[in-house]
Amino acid sequence: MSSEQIDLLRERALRDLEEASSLEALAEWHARYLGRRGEITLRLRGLGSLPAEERPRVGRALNELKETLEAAYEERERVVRQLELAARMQAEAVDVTLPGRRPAIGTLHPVTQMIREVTDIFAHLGFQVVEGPEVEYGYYAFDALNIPPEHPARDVWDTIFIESDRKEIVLRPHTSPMQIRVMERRKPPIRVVVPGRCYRYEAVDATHEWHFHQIEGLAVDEHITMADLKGTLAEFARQLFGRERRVRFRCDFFPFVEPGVDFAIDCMFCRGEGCRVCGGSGWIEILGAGMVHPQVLRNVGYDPGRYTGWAFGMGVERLVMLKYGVPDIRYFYQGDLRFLAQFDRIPV
Ligand code: FA5
Repeated sequence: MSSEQIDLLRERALRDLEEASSLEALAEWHARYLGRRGEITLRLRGLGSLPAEERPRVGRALNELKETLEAAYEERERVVRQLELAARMQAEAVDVTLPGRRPAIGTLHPVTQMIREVTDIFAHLGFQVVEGPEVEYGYYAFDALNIPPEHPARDVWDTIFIESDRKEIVLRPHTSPMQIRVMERRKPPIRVVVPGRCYRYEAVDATHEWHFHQIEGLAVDEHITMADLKGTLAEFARQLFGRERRVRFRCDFFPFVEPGVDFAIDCMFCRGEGCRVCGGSGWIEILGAGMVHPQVLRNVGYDPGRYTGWAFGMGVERLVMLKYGVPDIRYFYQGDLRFLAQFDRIPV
């Protein structure tokens, strides 16, 4: 092998090395020239086949070339590593001056917002907020509320039963059982509101869900009259639906009140003229109420000769539908963000 040939080999190897710009290409280069089957290695191994007088010169020249290439390889590897690191840092660079991405924050469900709004109004009128069990004994859901077994009124509340063999256990169909639980535990004066989830074995349609929310109200003391009920509910309705609201009380029947009433406000959409929302009547029914039945007071050990009281129960979804013109109750529980996100601006 002439020294020209060795020079050419050096030039080619160094040129190729210069072109290797990734660690992968470098490894390939190393295998091609300096690996076990690399060009330099094979030539060194082939020295034996050269004429004896050439061997020392070619051997020395090849060994020198090998050392030069090894050194050049190490230097090039250092540079490529640095280049790769710089490229990665560039690619993964974080611009700390960019404004952050806002995490999507949920909003309170419109029913939760309405429960807060209503209980706030009653809190300012001196009522305490209490909560009770959703799984309830038949005794509290019916019997103690003056709805004995076999009484036809029991069918009014299309109840979901959990157990009916020995001790009747139900998913509460209304929040009224809490009237009994509160009175059993406390002595008058009592002023409470009870928000909570209720369940009924009900065919779902635009105004009925099989689970929904109610807010119960109960006031018991000496000398409590129907006038207190009227004043309290009128003030509540005006705070929620506007000061100009007119209110209406009509006779109604619930086994646990006597007398019983339904409470309506003049329709805020047509101002009492009659429209689709109020079914042409000009009035919208908001809740059922009445004076606590003397038998219910007796059931909790109160003397109806001394204490009187009133109670009411309203549907929360209904209030949201009225206040914000929601046409179908089924929107509330489909988890559709397009619906729910519309309630994100309501002050909580
Ligand atoms: C009651 O449940 C009585 N406990 C209310 C009461 C309490 C009267 C205290 C007197 C004294 P009612 O079944 O009418 O009554 O239900 C009251 C409200 O709950 C209804 O006006 C309605 O707004 C809501 N509601 C009842 N059933 C459903 C349902 N399936 N889906 C949505 N809301 C309902």
